[in-house]
Amino acid sequence: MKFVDEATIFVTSGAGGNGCISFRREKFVPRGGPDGGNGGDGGSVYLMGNKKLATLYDLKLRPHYRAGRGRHGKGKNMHGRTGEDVCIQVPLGVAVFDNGRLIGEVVEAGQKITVAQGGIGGRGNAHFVTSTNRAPRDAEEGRPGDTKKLKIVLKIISDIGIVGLPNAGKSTLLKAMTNARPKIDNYPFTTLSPNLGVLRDNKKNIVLADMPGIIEGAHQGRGIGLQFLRHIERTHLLILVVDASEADPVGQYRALINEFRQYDPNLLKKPRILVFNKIDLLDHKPTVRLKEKVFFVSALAGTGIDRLIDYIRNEN
Ligand SMILES: Nc1nc2c(ncn2[C@@H]2O[C@H](COP(=O)(O)OP(=O)(O)OP(=O)(O)O)[C@@H](O)[C@H]2O)c(=O)[nH]1
Ligand SMILES: [Mg+2]
Repeated sequence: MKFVDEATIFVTSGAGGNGCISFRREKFVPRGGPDGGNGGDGGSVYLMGNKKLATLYDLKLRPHYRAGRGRHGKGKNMHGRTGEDVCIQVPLGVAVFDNGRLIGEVVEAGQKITVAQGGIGGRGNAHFVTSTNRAPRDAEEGRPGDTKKLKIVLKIISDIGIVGLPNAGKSTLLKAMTNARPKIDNYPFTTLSPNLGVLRDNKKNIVLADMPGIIEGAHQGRGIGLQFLRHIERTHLLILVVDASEADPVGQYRALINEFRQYDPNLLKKPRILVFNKIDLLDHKPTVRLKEKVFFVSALAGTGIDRLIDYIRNEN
């Protein structure tokens, strides 16, 4: 399935049904009282969190949603039926914008938010009977529904983001640490959209997200990695992966930090660790002096992975 993390949808709630003006007509009762029923409320449009979904692909395919209108009230005090609601299933981690303004977020399974409230049904004339007015001739019209154009943005919910230059071995690392089986290959941009993996623990499960590679100039739109950086906005630890078999791993690290700074300096406030990958290709461990916590691993051979996992479990 295609990974889609942005979609525009059009939602319309149902209008309320009109209240009814009616008077009882019965044999032998010359002047029956008012018996116009209320109109039903219009249906609303909701979003609901569904943890089985991972992308907004369905919304892209189907952008229009319309809830049912409330039925009009009728005589004999018959109230109109309520309009049918529409409940749109979305993945967890969705933010909803109306004209650029955040109107809600769905972060839990089963969580429901209203994005277009149905119009209230009008009251029928039976409702307006008073001691002085026993035969009211008024009823209300139902309130109209609401139409909105909404932007839906998905920010994957993960605890840890794995980021680095293309081909550094991020996906291989995800595979070594979790149950995930991402595509791995020896060319840049193998990963085109985030891969998720779960590190199981008897206390809790930790979700790791492996991101597409980030290249220099990414903050100006080069490459593909940056548009996905919002998926790590909510993580609480970043794993920066560099290819230790390349000429200047610390330079790779600096380039990454520089891209983050340009994109969103808040990313630099997150705790981060640095992973020197592919040490199987080296004769000896490089010496590095950085203030970050550094790990030397071979994601391919599995060297150093246990230590990394222990660290992550203790930090989470
Ligand atoms: N020798 C060695 N090769 C590795 C190691 N980790 C990854 N590789 C290889 O490096 C290449 C890139 O690995 P990926 O895991 O696809 O790298 P990536 O960072 O996810 O790449 P993109 O998604 O394209 O950014 C593959 O050929 C891997 O087999 C390692 O520890 N040692
Ligand atoms: Mg990859």
